[in-house]
Amino acid sequence: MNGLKSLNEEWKKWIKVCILKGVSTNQIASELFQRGWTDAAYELIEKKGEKLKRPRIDLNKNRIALNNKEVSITYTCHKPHVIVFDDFLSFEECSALIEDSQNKFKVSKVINDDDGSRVLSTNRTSQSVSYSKSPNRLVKTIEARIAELLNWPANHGEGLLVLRYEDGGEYKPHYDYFNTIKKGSDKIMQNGGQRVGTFLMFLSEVECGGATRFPKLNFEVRPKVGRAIYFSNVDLAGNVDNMTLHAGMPVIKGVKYLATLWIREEPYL
Ligand SMILES: O=C(O)CCC(=O)C(=O)O
Repeated sequence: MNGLKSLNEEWKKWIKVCILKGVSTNQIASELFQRGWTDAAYELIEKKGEKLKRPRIDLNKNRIALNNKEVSITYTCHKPHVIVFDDFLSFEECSALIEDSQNKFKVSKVINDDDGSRVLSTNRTSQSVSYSKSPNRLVKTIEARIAELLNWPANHGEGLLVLRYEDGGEYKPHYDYFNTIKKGSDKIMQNGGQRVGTFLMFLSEVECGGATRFPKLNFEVRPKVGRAIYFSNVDLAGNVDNMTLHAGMPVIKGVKYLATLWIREEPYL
């Protein structure tokens, strides 16, 4: 809809100058994307036969009809690339996921990027269940739905994680991408490469607190059953985006259940 043909002469000239100067296609596309020329950005990458460094969501319509679900786009931001969807999961799917995860919760851990190990941290006070080794039918359906929406293969996902936050439970501001200057990042990225995207799904209503907050955007998304947030941890050129700092705000009243899927650049084994 807003492809290369719809660009005005000034933009077309700018692209030519960039190409002559040797600026990479992904870098040019990245700039176009942040200015709202999303289709033109993707078209340019396709035309040059380059590989996309992150998922591509079709933003042309306000509702997206997937194989077995129609979802609404509620909010979009181009840089950082954040999209909020409503009706991504049905009420029944959310209840079934909560039900299945009961009695399986363990204290959540975070990755220590100095050595790649998983450690307990006071920054993340939730409990979690990982479905990465044993995805049931519902988990597979959800992962396939995410793959279809993101146009990114399901085997690039780290495996669905269901989180439970109770009284005061939170995840303090953090990034999901791996910081490549840290010693442990090489080891972590040997399997699957960079975490290019994050997909979060609210499974429960929370009476008070529990929003997902993006402090650098001064923006937060409140919990609502079936609502999902996707954000891209890298720009179109594959560079990490430090505007994606985000947090799970403390739960003040109620219990927050959230499902998370971290998405890698390459297949994750
Ligand atoms: O709990 C939230 O709202 C955020 C979760 C989160 O930051 C994550 O799983 O990376």
